[in-house]
Amino acid sequence: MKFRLAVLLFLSLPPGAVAQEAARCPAPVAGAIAIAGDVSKPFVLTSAVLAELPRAEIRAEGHGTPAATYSGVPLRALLSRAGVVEGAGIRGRAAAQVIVVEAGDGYRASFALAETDTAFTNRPILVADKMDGKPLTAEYGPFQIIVGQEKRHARWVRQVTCIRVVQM
Ligand SMILES: Nc1nc2c(c(=O)[nH]1)N[C@H]1C(S)=C(S)[C@@H](COP(=O)(O)O)O[C@H]1N2
Ligand SMILES: [Mo]
Repeated sequence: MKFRLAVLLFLSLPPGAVAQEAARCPAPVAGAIAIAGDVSKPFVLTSAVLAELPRAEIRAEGHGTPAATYSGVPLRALLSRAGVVEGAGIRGRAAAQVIVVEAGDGYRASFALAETDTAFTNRPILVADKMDGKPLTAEYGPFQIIVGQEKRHARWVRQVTCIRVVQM
């Protein structure tokens, strides 16, 4: 009976619902970010993996805090490692891909794939682990999204746990 109910529920799901479920973020790992979703090479970003990636800096004012130098890995570098298309490859289906950044408190913010790419824009998006040379505090880190040249701070996601690519 239970099995029949499960089959019935499965059949009543809208098409694509199962695939979407599979593309969700895995359970959070302390001190790490899951790079997940519609990517060919999902991985877990730990400090050790981060150390292998190129670094960049952004000088920006925080939310009601003075200008500081944030440093970390460009979001684009993480996406490239996960096998996400870049540059001229962002067209057709890929032009509709979005990046959903998820935090420990359930907060989420999204970017269009093209926003992360230097072939489209010089506006930098960083997955920062340091502010003025020091590791981010527990309130903000270990990883925080820093968006350069953005007037509001709603997408400066603190305590990032997952970066998920979604094909719209
Ligand atoms: N994880 C998480 N990140 C978040 C938020 C949040 O609620 N949770 N709020 C956002 C909003 S709306 C703003 S304005 C800034 C606030 O930054 P502050 O904590 O430095 O004031 O964080 C952003 N990042
Ligand atoms: Mo905000």
